Amino acid sequence: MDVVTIGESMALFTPSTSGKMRYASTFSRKFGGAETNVAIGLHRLGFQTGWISKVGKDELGEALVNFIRGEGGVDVSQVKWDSKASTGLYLKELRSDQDVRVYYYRSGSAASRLTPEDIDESYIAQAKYLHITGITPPALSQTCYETVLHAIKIAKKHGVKVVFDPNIREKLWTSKQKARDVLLEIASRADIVLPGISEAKFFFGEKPLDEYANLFLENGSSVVIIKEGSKGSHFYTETENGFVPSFKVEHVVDPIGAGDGFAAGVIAGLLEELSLEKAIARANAIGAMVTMINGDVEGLPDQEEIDRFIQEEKEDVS
Ligand code: KDG
Repeated sequence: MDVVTIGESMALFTPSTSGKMRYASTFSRKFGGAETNVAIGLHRLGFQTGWISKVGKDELGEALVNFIRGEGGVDVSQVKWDSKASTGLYLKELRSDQDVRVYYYRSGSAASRLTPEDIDESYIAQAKYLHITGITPPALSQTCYETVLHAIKIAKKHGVKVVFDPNIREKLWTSKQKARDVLLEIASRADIVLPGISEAKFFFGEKPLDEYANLFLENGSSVVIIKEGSKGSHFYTETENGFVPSFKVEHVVDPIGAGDGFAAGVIAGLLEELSLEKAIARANAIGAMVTMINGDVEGLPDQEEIDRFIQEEKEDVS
């Protein structure tokens, strides 16, 4: 196993029409979840990935697990079924390409009932990377928080590197201060952190970029990649730093999932022992490609599609 991840995935309902959702009467059913988006992205690049979670013993749970196992190609042997709670839902409202809103129906969901006992130590121990996001701890529940801390402890014990994407979802937190405290604590235990620039600002207030990076490095991480959306990404370690520009996307259809595509690209690069610059260049391409298609995972490319995209971009520039 190359990468193991833990978190909630949900059935996603997207209206067939854009604009206010109150006027929508037909929806398409898709699936989304930051952690499985990453696992699927990595699988499309040829890596072995596994997902630890809980889903409701219901029709949407069956469909979700089938999708992630089938289309996603992710190992779901560690997914538990919960007959006392439902699979979470989320709805995506595309008011315009600049204004995408999400509405969660996941309080008390099966995944929010994950506990440390749901984790098999040997499953994490045999992976190279553990991927965690800030959506799970404890935005979903206190036991999810304990589960994530437990998973990180196992990873550390077995030399599995931890990648942390803060993925701050303010709707899921009771207070900003709590989000700051908990997520920085988790970041301090992660080897690689992937904050967006607005997340760095959320943690540390308005500061120059280099200062954000130093604060994350001092907090305990050894690689810090700060994403600046359509501009590009900045990377920092103790010994090097740099900036890798993004690819231009003429028409963004749906930006949700781009950060997960980016994370998949970074982790793939780390697994292949590429330079950070090369890893981020591919990650930027994946992030851009995800925004061109409606859905959180539908735009995740395989290597051939990435090569073609990069080649076309080069031809456009020259
Ligand atoms: O990063 C994309 C995710 O936000 C989306 O797939 C749904 O996991 C999700 C969430 O909690 O918002």
